[in-house]
Amino acid sequence: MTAKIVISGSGLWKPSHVITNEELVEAYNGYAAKFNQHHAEKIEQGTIEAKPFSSAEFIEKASGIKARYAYVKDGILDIDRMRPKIPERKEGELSHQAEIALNAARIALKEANKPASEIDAVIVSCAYTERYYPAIAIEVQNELGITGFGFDMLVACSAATFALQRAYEMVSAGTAKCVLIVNPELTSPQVNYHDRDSHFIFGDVSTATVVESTDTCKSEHSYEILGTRAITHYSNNIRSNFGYITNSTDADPYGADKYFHQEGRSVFKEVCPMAAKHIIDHLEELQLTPSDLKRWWLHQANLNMNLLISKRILGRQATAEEAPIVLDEYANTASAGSLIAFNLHHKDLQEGDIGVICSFGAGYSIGSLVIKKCAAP
Ligand code: CO8
Repeated sequence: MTAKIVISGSGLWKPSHVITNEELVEAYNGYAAKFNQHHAEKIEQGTIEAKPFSSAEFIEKASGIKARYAYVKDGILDIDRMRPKIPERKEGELSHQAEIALNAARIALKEANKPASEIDAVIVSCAYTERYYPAIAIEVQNELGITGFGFDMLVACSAATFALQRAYEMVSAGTAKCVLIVNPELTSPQVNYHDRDSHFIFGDVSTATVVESTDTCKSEHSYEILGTRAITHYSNNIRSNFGYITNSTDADPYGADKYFHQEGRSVFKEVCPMAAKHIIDHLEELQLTPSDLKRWWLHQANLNMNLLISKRILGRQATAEEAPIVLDEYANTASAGSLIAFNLHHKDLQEGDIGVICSFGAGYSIGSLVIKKCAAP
């Protein structure tokens, strides 16, 4: 194989609704106060635990998050509801996730200078899909008028990088010529807004990427994929037990374990060294060193995590230019984080500049792609 495989287009769509830490904390604390008042007697007797209060200062200091986008804000801040009020769509209507997938996909296609007729595979890859079949990817394929095939895949935080890797392999193997990968991360329905420790973590967003060969590439900004690397290691520290069996187990579908929940401190301690080693090993495999990298588009779960990982690799903290942070505005967007960072911070790189896209999170799963900026056509 002589042609190189490239990332030729990137799209980012964000909802119009923003929720600040202050708004979120006010709603949560209102709920906690009401709960504590309602259960005052039992709390006094020690049979029910009082709800602790949240703080905007803690959230920003512990995570770097200042705000997040919400696909539907209505309902999230209502202390008697605490979940988005997303209207159900009829079977003939475009699904919510396909809609936000298309918003990002159309931007990515434009950036790649590529009509949908030249795409022959669609991967929708994210932490959750709103239904199991027909695949959201096939709905997206249909809306764009793409001939070929599409499928959904779920790998939590590494869904985007793992899908990019599959696209790279498909184009390398010749089973597809040009692949559209979309990450419609509609996280808000799975956030437990009643849980002080996790109510602030996630935001909604959608990203899309085009992967093809240099033979067909007409993009102004394309990046050769020099290598891919993936690893998974089973852990229960980040988990959701919601699934299609929930209905049959007679469990409460709104039980706390049916939402995203985690042992945040353990995740922090365990994932940081794994991610740092993963990147070092990937670079070594490609006979590169950390100083060869111009940019690090890292997963966006926690600012302190990213600073620690870059320090382990570089021996110093990466600068904001080297490892851009987007989670202050977007919060953790599951698998989309590293691709938001890529989308917003790649056009200034020069021909030959090298960078790494790396995700890390639930599973545990870590996925990376080392990429090099190509010459403009
Ligand atoms: N307000 C005030 N105080 C708080 C709050 C709050 N909101 N939350 C916790 N505290 C308190 C704690 O109770 C604790 O108090 P004490 O010391 O008295 O016990 C103190 O603050 C410190 O608590 P922690 O040790 O838990 O705080 P940390 O400094 O560890 O920060 C974080 C918590 C921010 C959660 C941090 O641990 C973290 O970010 N860890 C990494 C987690 C991570 O990366 N997870 C990946 C998740 S993403 C993913 O995998 C995708 C899943 C699929 C998508 C899901 C979409 C819904």
